[in-house]
Amino acid sequence: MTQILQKLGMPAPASAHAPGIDDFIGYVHLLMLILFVGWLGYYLLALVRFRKSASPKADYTGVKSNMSTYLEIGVAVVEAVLLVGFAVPLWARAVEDFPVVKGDPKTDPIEVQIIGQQFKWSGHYAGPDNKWGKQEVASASATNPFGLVADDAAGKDDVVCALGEPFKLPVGRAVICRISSMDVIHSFKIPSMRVTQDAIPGMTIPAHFIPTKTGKYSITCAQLCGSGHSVMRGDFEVVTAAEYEAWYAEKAKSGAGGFE
Ligand SMILES: [Cu+2]
Repeated sequence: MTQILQKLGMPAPASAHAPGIDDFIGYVHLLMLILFVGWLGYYLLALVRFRKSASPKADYTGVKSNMSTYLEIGVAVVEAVLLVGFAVPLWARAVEDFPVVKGDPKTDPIEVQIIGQQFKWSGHYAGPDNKWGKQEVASASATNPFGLVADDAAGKDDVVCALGEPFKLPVGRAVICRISSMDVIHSFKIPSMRVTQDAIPGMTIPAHFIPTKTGKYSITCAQLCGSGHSVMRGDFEVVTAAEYEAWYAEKAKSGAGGFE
């Protein structure tokens, strides 16, 4: 199913859960295609068969065959299979597989705070000390979207990639994005990872995935959020663990997340 979707323009899947989502999307579209072709065929048949010249008088007897009932039951059964066999297990796995933070920086999931603002995405990591810098609403500004307090010791090594600056993630390790918004409702979408989560002001909502392929990937906004919505994009790169560690250590040196 994944190959067919790629031929139709879907980006290649790059996360552990992506093939399951692709199968589900594919089968739903297949059902819709069958229904579309079936209804169109029936419509054309009705136009020809019940044309005025062939049926000058209305027939009050109606249809005797039970075919339409069987077809309806068939469609309902397929829809039930899609819901119970695909959608529910996918959601259950997303909930059950939520990565656990055990306190070991080498194997723990990578946690990134993500914030959307008109019209950029920003990312924030705790830094090598594994402690988030102090954040407060009063310090937040257009260029300091996470509201990092400049003189906080825990924040000195925080890694911030603000306003669309690309960030990096290691391949094969779980990622938890804690997503919020600074202004209006946005939606954090990584098409290649098959991840979409609304970013809502006043809320922090987690989304998780495991990148399975190195490469450069785009983040887009999937919620109409203003005049710059179409250009609200960000980039990140999935790299090897060694490349990630080197980049992380280097970024951590810029101090206070690079903000004043
Ligand atoms: Cu947006």
